[in-house]
Amino acid sequence: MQIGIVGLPQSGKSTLFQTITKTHLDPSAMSRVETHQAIIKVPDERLDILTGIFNPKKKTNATIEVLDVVGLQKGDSGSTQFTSNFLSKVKNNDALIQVVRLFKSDIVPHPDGSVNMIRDIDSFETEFIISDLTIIEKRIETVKKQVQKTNDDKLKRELPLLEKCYQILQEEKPLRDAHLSNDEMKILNSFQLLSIKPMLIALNLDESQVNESTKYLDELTKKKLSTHTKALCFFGKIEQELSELSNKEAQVFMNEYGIKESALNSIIREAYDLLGLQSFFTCGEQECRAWTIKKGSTAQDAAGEIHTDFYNKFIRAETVGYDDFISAGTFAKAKENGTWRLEGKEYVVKDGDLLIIRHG
Ligand SMILES: Nc1nc2c(ncn2[C@@H]2O[C@H](COP(=O)(O)OP(=O)(O)OP(=O)(O)O)[C@@H](O)[C@H]2O)c(=O)[nH]1
Ligand SMILES: [Mg+2]
Repeated sequence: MQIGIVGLPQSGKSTLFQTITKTHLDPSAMSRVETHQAIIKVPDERLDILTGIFNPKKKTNATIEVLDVVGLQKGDSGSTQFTSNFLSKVKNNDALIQVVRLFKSDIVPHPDGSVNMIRDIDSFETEFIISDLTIIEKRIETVKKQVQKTNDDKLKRELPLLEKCYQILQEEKPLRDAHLSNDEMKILNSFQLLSIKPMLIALNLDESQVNESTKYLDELTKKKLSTHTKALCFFGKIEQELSELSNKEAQVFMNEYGIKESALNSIIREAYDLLGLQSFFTCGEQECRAWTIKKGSTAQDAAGEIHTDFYNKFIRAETVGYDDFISAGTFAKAKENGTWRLEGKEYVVKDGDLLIIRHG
């Protein structure tokens, strides 16, 4: 999974990036020239507990790739514009985190002169919609010409979908709200559309604003977030400082500031929810490992996540739910008490399942 951090200049993108990836960017490298990339380990208490039980040689967390995406320019008219570099970076992102600035600072001026959450979110959304409209308009033109020439059935089927998207964008709505089917999403996949991507709005607050987080989130909910959009608060500057401490020390300070959950944890939880993801585990003497799959995936899909060969040569899965395993303590005990099962390829994997894949 790949997630891109986007947002207006000076909103706190690089601060958030450094906090959740526990990296440290050189201040000169923080300028908006280069996109930074890092892999984060998805924290999972269940994996830690399983590792304690199995005592394997290796523990492997699920991972997410995070990008600090550069390339938003302010045009002469004051409008924002996406550069081709920006578009090429976000096109592969599964979801976007939009950082919206709520902290006030005279040292770091807001590009529009003042802090205004709704204005910033709307202006970003408008840019997404305009960018998508241009792409869809061009595609409709191309497809119409091609259909006239070739009478191609596939292209003929694409046209109503493009027109449906055009209509929605014309109404100034993002494509996230279009309720597209998986097949329709597949067709649109290669077009670098932006307003179609699931979006996590991350409000960047100062430590003095900890008590105001509910107020801002309520204000956003009232505005009615579009489908496939979620919102959360984080405390950029203070959390970046705390990310340099050990987890235990950081927790003490977070309690003192009244910060309930770290940016890393809340972002991962919301992103999993937004993208409909869940985890399963493979555990043994060699390795305990967490994997990420879509909710509703089958045992065969899970096998494919581990290795394509396992998908093709899938025979069956041995499985036990996380809670059942913890109360049993070992695979043998789980077998004895009947919670350990053999399942076929159609079995729908549940969050936290421990799986052993048998393959040819
Ligand atoms: N007071 C305060 N300052 C912050 C906070 N978050 C970020 N900053 C400061 O704001 C400035 C910009 O933060 P960055 O994280 O570089 O913002 P950015 O969105 O990556 O900026 P560009 O890449 O230049 O668009 C830095 O000087 C940060 O230290 C915050 O929560 N409170
Ligand atoms: Mg930056």
